[in-house]
Amino acid sequence: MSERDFFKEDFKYYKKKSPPPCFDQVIDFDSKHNIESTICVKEQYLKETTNEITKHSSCSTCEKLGLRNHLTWNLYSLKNLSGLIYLQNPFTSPGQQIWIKKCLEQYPRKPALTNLDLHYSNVDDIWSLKDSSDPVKKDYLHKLCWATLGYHHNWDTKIYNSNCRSAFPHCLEDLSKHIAHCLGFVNFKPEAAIVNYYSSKSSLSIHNDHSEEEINAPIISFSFGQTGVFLIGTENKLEKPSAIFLRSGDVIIMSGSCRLSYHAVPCILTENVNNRYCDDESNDWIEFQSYISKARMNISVRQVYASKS
Ligand SMILES: O=C(O)CCC(=O)C(=O)O
Ligand SMILES: [Mn+2]
Repeated sequence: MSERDFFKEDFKYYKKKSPPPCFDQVIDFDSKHNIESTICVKEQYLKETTNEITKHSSCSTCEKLGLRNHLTWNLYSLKNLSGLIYLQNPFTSPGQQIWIKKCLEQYPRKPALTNLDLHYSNVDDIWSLKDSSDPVKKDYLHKLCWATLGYHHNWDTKIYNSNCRSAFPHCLEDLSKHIAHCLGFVNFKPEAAIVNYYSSKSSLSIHNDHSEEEINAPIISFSFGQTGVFLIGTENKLEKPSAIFLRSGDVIIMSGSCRLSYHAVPCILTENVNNRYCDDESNDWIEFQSYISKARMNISVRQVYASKS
């Protein structure tokens, strides 16, 4: 008899639209619902580290990157899954706006690769093309599913090719390095990122990220826009996962024994998440807000190769 696949059962349960799933079992760090299965690891990661940065009460790097001071960050782990770190929205409201704009205006632009390159030639500046009079070009933004930065992830072979690489965005490198440093991952080197764009109907199937050669380095994963249900299990693909709401600004770090854990995003909710990033109603921001009110974006930043010491 084949073994029961608890992960797949949960994935299908949360993915199903009709009847809609019940979210009672989902860990919600905002409302503190179901947090009995979690532990606060702020002391462990921010205070006990020997890392010099964390000792200062003002942090100009946090300020520059649109982050609240690292001493105010809330950090949790799951009791049954060490190595998974949940960092509750460390961004300031204007900081989130900056990163959301980068995800839409800048990261899908050349030299990044996107899923649209597979079907159309010379697609660039997808964000501006939403105002195009050409109905095909106008629709690119809604067809955008992913962009790859730095070393480009090959979706077919799941192998990085050291020759298939473009520059990694400096700001994203600084953001990822600073968060890693504050949490004690002092040698983290951001080399590749996948930016995922989810509509309210999208999901991300069950997988683990094993293409990177350096699996001792963490993956740092940023969520913006609408809320996702994140399922995280273990290295055993069949094991029952924990479910966590990831809201705009939340950061997940998969490190240590969780680095190769199976995970998935079965569904995207549409909640009112304005409180996380809505400080102004400038014309410029309204278009981004309109996109983000129906969509979720995730940037997962990876180190691909071992650091040469
Ligand atoms: O969207 C997420 O939260 C997860 C993304 C992810 O797992 C990936 O890109 O490999
Ligand atoms: Mn992944």
